[in-house]
Amino acid sequence: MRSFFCLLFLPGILGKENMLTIAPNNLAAWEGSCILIPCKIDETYKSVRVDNFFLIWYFDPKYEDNLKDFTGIMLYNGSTISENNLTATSPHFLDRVRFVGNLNSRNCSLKISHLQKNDRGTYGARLYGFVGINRHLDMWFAPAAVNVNVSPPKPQIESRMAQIREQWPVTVTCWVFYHCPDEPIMLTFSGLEESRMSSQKTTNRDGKVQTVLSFTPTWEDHRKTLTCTLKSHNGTEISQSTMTLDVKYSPKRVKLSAMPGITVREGEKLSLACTVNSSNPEVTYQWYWKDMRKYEWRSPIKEFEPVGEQDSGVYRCTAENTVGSGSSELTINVQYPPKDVKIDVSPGRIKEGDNVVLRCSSRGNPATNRHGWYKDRESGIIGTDKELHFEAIQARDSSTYYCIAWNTIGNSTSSSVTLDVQYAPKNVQLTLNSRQPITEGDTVPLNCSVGSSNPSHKWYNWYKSGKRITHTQELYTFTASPEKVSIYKCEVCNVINCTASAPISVRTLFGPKAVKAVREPLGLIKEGSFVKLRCEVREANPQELTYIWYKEGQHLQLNSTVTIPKVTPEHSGSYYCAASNQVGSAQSSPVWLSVRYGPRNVHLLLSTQDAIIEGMSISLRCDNDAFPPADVYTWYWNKQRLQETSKILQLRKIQVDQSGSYHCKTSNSISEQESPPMGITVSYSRATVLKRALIGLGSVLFAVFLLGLLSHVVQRWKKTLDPGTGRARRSGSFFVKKAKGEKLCNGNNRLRENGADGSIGFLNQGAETSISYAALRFPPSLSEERTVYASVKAPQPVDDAVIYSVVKKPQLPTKGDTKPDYENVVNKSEEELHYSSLVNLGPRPRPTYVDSETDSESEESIQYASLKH
Ligand SMILES: *[C@@H]1O[C@H](CO)[C@@H](O)[C@H](O)[C@H]1NC(C)=O
Ligand SMILES: *[C@@H]1O[C@H](CO)[C@@H](O)[C@H](O)[C@H]1NC(C)=O
Ligand SMILES: *[C@@H]1O[C@H](CO)[C@@H](O)[C@H](O)[C@H]1NC(C)=O
Ligand SMILES: *[C@@H]1O[C@H](CO)[C@@H](O)[C@H](O)[C@H]1NC(C)=O
Ligand SMILES: *[C@@H]1O[C@H](CO)[C@@H](O)[C@H](O)[C@H]1NC(C)=O
Ligand SMILES: *[C@@H]1O[C@H](CO)[C@@H](O)[C@H](O)[C@H]1NC(C)=O
Ligand SMILES: *[C@@H]1O[C@H](CO)[C@@H](O)[C@H](O)[C@H]1NC(C)=O
Ligand SMILES: *[C@@H]1O[C@H](CO)[C@@H](O)[C@H](O)[C@H]1NC(C)=O
Ligand SMILES: CC(=O)N[C@H]1CO[C@H](CO)[C@@H](O)[C@@H]1O
Repeated sequence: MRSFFCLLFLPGILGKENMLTIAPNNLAAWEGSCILIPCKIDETYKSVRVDNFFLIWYFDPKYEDNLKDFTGIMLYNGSTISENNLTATSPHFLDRVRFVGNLNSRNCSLKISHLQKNDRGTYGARLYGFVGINRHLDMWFAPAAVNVNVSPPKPQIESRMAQIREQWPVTVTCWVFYHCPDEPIMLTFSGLEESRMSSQKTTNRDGKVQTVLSFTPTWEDHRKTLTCTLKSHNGTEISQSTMTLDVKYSPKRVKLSAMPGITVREGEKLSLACTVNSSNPEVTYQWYWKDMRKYEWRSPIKEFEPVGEQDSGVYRCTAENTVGSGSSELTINVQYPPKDVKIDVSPGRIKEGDNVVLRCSSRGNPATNRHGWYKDRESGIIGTDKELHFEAIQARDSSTYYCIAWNTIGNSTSSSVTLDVQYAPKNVQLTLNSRQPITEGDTVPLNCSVGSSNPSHKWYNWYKSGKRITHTQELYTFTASPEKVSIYKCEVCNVINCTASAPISVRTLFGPKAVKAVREPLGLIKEGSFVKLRCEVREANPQELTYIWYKEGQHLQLNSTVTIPKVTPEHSGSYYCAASNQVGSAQSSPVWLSVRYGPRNVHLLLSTQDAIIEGMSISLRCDNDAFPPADVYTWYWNKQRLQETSKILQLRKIQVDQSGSYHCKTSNSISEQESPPMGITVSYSRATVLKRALIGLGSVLFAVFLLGLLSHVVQRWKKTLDPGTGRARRSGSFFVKKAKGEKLCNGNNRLRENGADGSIGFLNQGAETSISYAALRFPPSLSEERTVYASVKAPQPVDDAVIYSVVKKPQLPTKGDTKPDYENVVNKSEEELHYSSLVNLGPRPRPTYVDSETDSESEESIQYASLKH
């Protein structure tokens, strides 16, 4: 080889254009193979055509300086013009060297067959040529190094790709240097499926034989061995090379699996494993849980211990390498018994009668499939639906409820709910706790009681006869007012509603109200008219009333109406009535009855009680009783009319001859009346006249009263013998006799029609045969100093001939039980005056006057006296 390089730099070669080219000029081969040294002659040389070449091939050429040419083992000597082309003059190369070129076509290649080990060495080509027009000879040389190996070389397998990756097409080349196209060798790949091998192509260029295999690797080609086999031209395998495929591929068969399974019970252990069947290069793991969020979890195993309800969901694991990734999903179902069992109540506030629904809500996996409803303190199940319905809930449904929910895993009990059914007050009763009957002024307690109420806060409304009253308490106490019937009702309310009690009637008894005395007719009443007095009562309960009429405070009559067919002056007075029932009584205000009448009781009154002595001045008064008062007076002396027209007749410095009988006549708008005459005697001596007069008067009066008494006693005896009366008689009774002999003390008859004012005096009319009696009554305010006059009421209209007498009280009252004495003055027709004193028999406790009560009472109030001489 060293010689080969020396040859390259031989002088004369360098710096000259070499017409010879051997390329490649470093050739390798192995024993037994052949070699073709490729040689070429350029067409032109310095733009000059060269022809008539001479070419000599040498093995192991050496430059002989002395010869200025090369020497060596000549392998070929030929020229374009000579027909004697020489080859292989050396026996070593005999028959093994062949010139395969053609000088005419400038091809100067040489082939050596059946190479032997010692064929190794330098080969050189020497060219001679005639250049240019002058055809001067020029020479060129080109060497070639040939190496002959003992054994054939292994082919080279290579791929130009940096990495083999699945699905990416790849080219693998297997090559070997070889320089003998005449005996072609073969390079073939094996190791993949036949079909994929058919694509290989073998080329031979510039001494290099190569086979190219193109294929698309799959992940399964990883680690497969590609073999390139070199076969000689006769088909004998002479060497081979192998290559192991390193196919990069994405993870294959990524699988997410769960232990013990995808359906687990809460609390158990769950293990998720992400497995990859194969991958190149190795993978890393990425987890996505449920919401597909990435987790920093790089292990292929994920464990849940214990697993919870929240762990249900879709899981994904991804295995990833540089080539790609693969993933797998799994849905985990964590089962659990019902949870969050609770009861919803609708509506929130429950009133009696409402439609109420209790809903048992829960969540479970699998879903709740069975429900049970229970009521507190009741053992049995009361409902099996999800909802418990109360169509119209009642107060008794108030209780505590709970539900139980089941699924295939287990059960769970809700917390309790308490239903509080609200309702309006119940059993509202109104009671009256009072003794019966109720009378006006009683305290009446009404009690409005309530059975029950929910909510318990309540208030009360009260109604009286349909009208609301301002009272809001449970008890209502009032004072019974005069109303016959009042209807009370109470109402108890709470926020739900009001409930009213049954009405209760309160009947109140009360006494008469607005008692009024009514007189008919109104206005002035004339004597003799018809008069009616009515007692009116507006209201009373009970209405059965008792009436009492009073006249001047005295009991008059037991009837609501007083009828006076013919009114007399004695009926005059103030009347009132009283009405009463079992509860009470009331009286009216008085009504006045004033009867108009003509003068009555016309009599004369003398101004002195002393004896009239000559020269005295006296006056006479024409006293009378009239309504309206009398206003016309006429005076008479011995029936002769006098001048005087006033009520009082003045007699100044009277003379004896003015003695005589005086009387007066008076009238008002009703009638006229005349007084009885009064005898006036004017004496000379007062003492004598008085003594004679006393004796005379005493005798006469004694006789008169003796007669009267006798007659009276006889009559009383007759009466006493009458069994019907049964009255006890009183001896020594004093009666004043009246002229007409009316039945004064006749049985039950009322004394004097309408009673009489208290009066002193008697009626005496000597001309009459029958005797009338009158009772004497003293007015309460009887003055002892004065003479008191009274009209004596007679049962019949007063006669003209009534005689009046004066009973006079003595100046000094006597002691003891003897009441004041009275002087009895007889009228003038009696010639003799007789004096007597009246002595009370048995003092009476009460003032003695006549009232208009019953007979018995009037009899009791009569004062009797005996006449004492
Ligand atoms: C083929 O050639 C080789 C040498 O290259 C030789 O050893 C072999 O015997 C030959 N085989 C056949 C069948 O010709
Ligand atoms: C010798 O070489 C010449 C030129 O190449 C050729 O034409 C001729 O046929 C050759 N003769 C023999 C005997 O090979
Ligand atoms: C010369 O001839 C040989 C044999 O015929 C051939 O193989 C070779 O390719 C030729 N060379 C050139 C440069 O033509
Ligand atoms: C990959 O899958 C094949 C075929 O299914 C199997 O034989 C092999 O054991 C698996 N390899 C791994 C690591 O799972
Ligand atoms: C509810 O489940 C428990 C076990 O978790 C069981 O003992 C009980 O009997 C069940 N109750 C009902 C009402 O089924
Ligand atoms: C009212 O009536 C109720 C029921 O009858 C009773 O319980 C209560 O004591 C009464 N109240 C009064 C103050 O009487
Ligand atoms: C209250 O009660 C009365 C009588 O029962 C009834 O008519 C009325 O509708 C009730 N009101 C309410 C709000 O329930
Ligand atoms: C009361 O008066 C009425 C009519 O005025 C009469 O019918 C009745 O008898 C009277 N009763 C008495 C007790 O006088
Ligand atoms: C060196 C050598 O032997 N060259 C010969 C080649 O052939 C020609 C004739 O054909 C001879 O003249 C040379 O001497």
